[in-house]
Amino acid sequence: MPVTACVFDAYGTLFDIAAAARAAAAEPGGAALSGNWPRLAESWRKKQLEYTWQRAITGRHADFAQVTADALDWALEEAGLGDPDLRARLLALYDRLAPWPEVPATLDRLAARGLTLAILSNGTPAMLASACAAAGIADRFQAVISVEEVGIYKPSARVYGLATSRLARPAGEILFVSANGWDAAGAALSGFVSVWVNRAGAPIERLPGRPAHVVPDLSHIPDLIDR
Ligand code: LAC
Repeated sequence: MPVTACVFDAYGTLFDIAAAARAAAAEPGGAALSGNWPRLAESWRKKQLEYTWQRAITGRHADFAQVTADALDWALEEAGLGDPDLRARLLALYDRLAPWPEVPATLDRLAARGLTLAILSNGTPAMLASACAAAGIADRFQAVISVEEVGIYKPSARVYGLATSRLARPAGEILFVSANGWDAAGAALSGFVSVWVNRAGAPIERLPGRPAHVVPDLSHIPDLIDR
């Protein structure tokens, strides 16, 4: 089956999620973060994902803006950082995260091949619109799909089903790209041609669902389509 569409995860895949803490540390007033921003970014992300899974399993959905703020509160408390201005600054920066450097050119190469491009993310429509606009890539996507349409987080099969229904084609025609190994596994389980962007060279997840491809960054994605 030929691949006719490419669907991207957002956070970590198109956008560098450590960029908010890195940028806040570099700002005037960011001194408290100077040595520990990588630790804060990691702790914030880990807690954010744990909260999505807990909410999905217990059926107590709250949107990704809420979960992201809750996770930040936990991470800031763990780091002993109580400054409300820093909290507000980090959340504002999260809405305009830097994209990975190869993102615009990769999207252009895929579009030049006639592929339909979309995003499927835990993010709210407002968060995703803001991040795409700040990165200058909003016009590249035919669809920006949020889990808010089904009120449950990845890796629920209901989320992946949003991509096939919105793009009106079978999962086998869709390349699904995620830097989150568990997300790539979830998409593989739903029948997508799943690609794991494994920037850190991490071990393969011991989960049901295996990605069809593993690449070190997004620049390798167009080559997968040619095969
Ligand atoms: C997302 C998270 C999983 O964008 O990164 O859906």
